[in-house]
Formats: sequence, C-alpha cells, structure tokens
Amino acid sequence: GACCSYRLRDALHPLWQSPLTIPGGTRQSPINIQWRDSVYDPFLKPLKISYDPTTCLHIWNNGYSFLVEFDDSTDRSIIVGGPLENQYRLKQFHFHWGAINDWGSEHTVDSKFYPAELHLVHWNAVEYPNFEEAVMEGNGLAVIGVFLKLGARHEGLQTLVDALPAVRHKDTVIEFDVFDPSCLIPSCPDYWTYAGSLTTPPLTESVTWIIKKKPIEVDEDQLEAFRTLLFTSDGEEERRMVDNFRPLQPLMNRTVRSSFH
Ligand code: SG5
Ligand code: ZN
Repeated sequence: GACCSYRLRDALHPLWQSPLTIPGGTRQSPINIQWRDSVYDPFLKPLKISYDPTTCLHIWNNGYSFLVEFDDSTDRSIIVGGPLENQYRLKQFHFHWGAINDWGSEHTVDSKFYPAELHLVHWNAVEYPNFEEAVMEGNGLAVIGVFLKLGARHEGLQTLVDALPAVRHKDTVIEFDVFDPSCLIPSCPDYWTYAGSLTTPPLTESVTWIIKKKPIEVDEDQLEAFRTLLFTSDGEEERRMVDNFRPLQPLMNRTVRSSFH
C-alpha cells in the first residue's frame, strides 16, 4: 500500500536519513482530523493573509517536493490573526501528493485522504532573527494547509504547472519572480488549528498548523503534471516524485480547535 512503498522509499531518500519517528515526540504531524472531536473556539480570529507577488523568487525541486520560495527579508508577505499571536512571514510553499488520486495528502479529515495537500510555510520574524532559529521554537512556524481535490482546472495553479517541466530533476531551480499564492487559498474563512511539527526532517515541534476546511479544485492533468517530476538528479535512474507524504502520527494529548460551528 501507500504507506509501505513510502517507507521503503524513505529509507533511500537523503532527507530521511534521520529516523521516521522522534523519540518522545508529543506533537508530531500530520494527524487525522476527526471532525466531531474538534472543538469550536469562539475566540479564534479570522486569518488575515497579505502577500506581495513580487516577493516570489524561484521554483526549486529539492528532491522531496517542489518549493516556491519567497524573499523573507522584510514583512512584505505575511499572515496575522487566526490562532497566531504574532505576524509570520512567508518563506516557501510546496505540495505533497500521491501516485494515484486515492491518497497523497498528509492530513486526513475523518480518515479521508485527498489526492494532494498544499503547505504555505511561515516563520515568526517578530521573536526570531531567521527561519533556522524559528524552526527550533514551539511558536516559530505557522503552516497553512490546503487540500486539493479532483474537479475543475485551477487557473492560478496552472501558471505553476506550466513551469514544472523546467524543474523535473532534483536540484534544479528556475526563476519565478511574480506569483501570488493567495490564489491557491480558498476564500471560505473556516479552518482547524492544532500544535504540531514539521512533516519532514528535522520534524521539530515548532508548527502552529492552520488547516483550511474547504479544499481547492484541480484537474487530473494538473495532478499528473506533479507526478512527472523526479526524486532523482539528471543522469540517475529515474524515480517519479510521488507519495511524498509522511504517515499519520498519534494525536496524543492534543485538541484540534475549529474556527467554525
Ligand atoms: C522545513 O520543513 C524545511 C523544508 C521542508 C519543510 O521548512 O526547511 C528546513 O529544514 C530548512 C532549515 O525543507 C527545505 O526547505 C529543504 C532545505 O520542506 C520540504 O522539504 C518540502 C516538502 C517541510 O514543511 S512541512 O512540515 O510544511 N511539510
Ligand atoms: Zn509539507
């Protein structure tokens, strides 16, 4: 199944030379969000997103996903509100997806997988001097998660999809200097939030997760374009970049809060 092939591949993947589980970890991600067990919190504020499209820098195949990276040297692309006490700067976004449409997301809702999941990674530039230090702190990062489901072609995503052939191999980068990722975030304000971790090494327990309730729609061709990317560098035996998600982790002593009834 998906889980086993993932574990086999992890064993080979350089990002995963550290263990799959963190000994003593109590707030690991991803998790299954059990809708009925989430607790409505009337004090949760709406999340405010303010991105400057010109802070976009490039697209990079890092051998695990493709990352769209942003200039985070100023407060030009930020989020504020929601469960957050500070404003957080956008650093990068990336996706996780499956070999087929039956799985691919990292989080699940009532044990249901989506075919892909978008992560917009932000760091707390009010309290920490740089991303690397924020990664080590409990309130260092805020990641917005957006589920992708099969449906209509997504015009905003298509700009990215068109650029993917240029970063097919690991360690390739292309300039991508204007993009507003807010086009990938559903306008419905509803979200779940919980305290968790990065889902790739170093797996640090530094992330406030904000998972949007409503998915965005993408079409089959767009998901297939993700699946043409490669884990491997030019010259290596080709391995398709698919199933780049971490297995579900135990909820342990955590509550998932919702911004909606
Ligand atoms: C961290 O976590 C990693 C990303 C990784 C996400 O942001 O960054 C670092 O550890 C740098 C200090 O890795 C890189 O950017 C490669 C250098 O993103 C990926 O590997 C792409 C999947 C993972 O974030 S997540 O928890 O939202 N999935
Ligand atoms: Zn991710």
